[in-house]
Amino acid sequence: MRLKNIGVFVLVFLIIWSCKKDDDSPGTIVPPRSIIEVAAEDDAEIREFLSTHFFNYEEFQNVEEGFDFKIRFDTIAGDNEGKTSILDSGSLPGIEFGMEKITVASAGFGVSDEEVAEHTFYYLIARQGTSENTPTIGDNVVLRYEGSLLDGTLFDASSNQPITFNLSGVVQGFGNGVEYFKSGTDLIVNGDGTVSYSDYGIGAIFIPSGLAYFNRGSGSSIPAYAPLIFKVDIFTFEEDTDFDGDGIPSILEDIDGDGNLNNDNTDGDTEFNVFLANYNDTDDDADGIPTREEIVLDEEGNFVEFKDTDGDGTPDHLDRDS
Ligand SMILES: [Ca+2]
Ligand SMILES: [Ca+2]
Ligand SMILES: [Ca+2]
Ligand SMILES: [Ca+2]
Repeated sequence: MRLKNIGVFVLVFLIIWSCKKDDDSPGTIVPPRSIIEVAAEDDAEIREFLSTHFFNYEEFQNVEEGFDFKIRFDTIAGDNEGKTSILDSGSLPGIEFGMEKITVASAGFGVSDEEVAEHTFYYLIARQGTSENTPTIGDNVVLRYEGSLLDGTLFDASSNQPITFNLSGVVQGFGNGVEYFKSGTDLIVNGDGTVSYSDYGIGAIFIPSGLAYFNRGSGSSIPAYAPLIFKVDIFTFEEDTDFDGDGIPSILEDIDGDGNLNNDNTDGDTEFNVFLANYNDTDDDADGIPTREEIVLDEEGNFVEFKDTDGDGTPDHLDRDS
């Protein structure tokens, strides 16, 4: 009887609480907005920023002794009236190639309206690195970054020492952007054992919220639906990173080839309370045989090719019956 009363009390409390949610008090849960609408708004906000701001391009063009190679943004106004906007600076190569567009479904944020929207991200290259290749979305990259909102509020930054990120383990738009940067080539070991790099790539990435935190925001510093700016220094990267060490370079574990490694999980039906995408799973098909033993590796353990023993078009490491 008492338990039942408690049950009624809890129910009443929940009803009162959920009625209160309709007002705008802190902690209000608002249904997620349409990703199509938000994508268009975010793009307009980013383009507004890019057309009303400039970066210190002159310092990058005529490098003087003591320049710290840091990007600085400022408004085109007053003494800076004559500056060229970021949008017109010629330093957004994506614009020349028709922009970089990425399709995102609202379902990726747990939103059930089944909307899909094309998102544009913009990347500014202040200095192109000198490496031969650029990293892929599967690679480990050694970098430094600084994240801010469009109004300049800094929400996160790495310390001055380089850190390593796997591009599939960070905010999607960040990884998509870094793929366009070349890194440095020279590693300098300093007297105190620390390392530094020369000729590395320097730039910034401007991403809509649909390629970041969308309706969730992050912590107290990133509100919902906030476009983000990341300034980045790309020092070096591990080519063909094999994140899970199963013998297959991560980029080859993008089964549907959409540039997103987090949505390929062959044995998802066997995984409860976990989600190990193939690039992070050492037995991709959960048949008990490690992936490493179901592919062809050379003597040094480098990937050579996939096997398809029963010739059904599905490679052995993704095929439970071979
Ligand atoms: Ca792998
Ligand atoms: Ca994929
Ligand atoms: Ca898996
Ligand atoms: Ca297997």
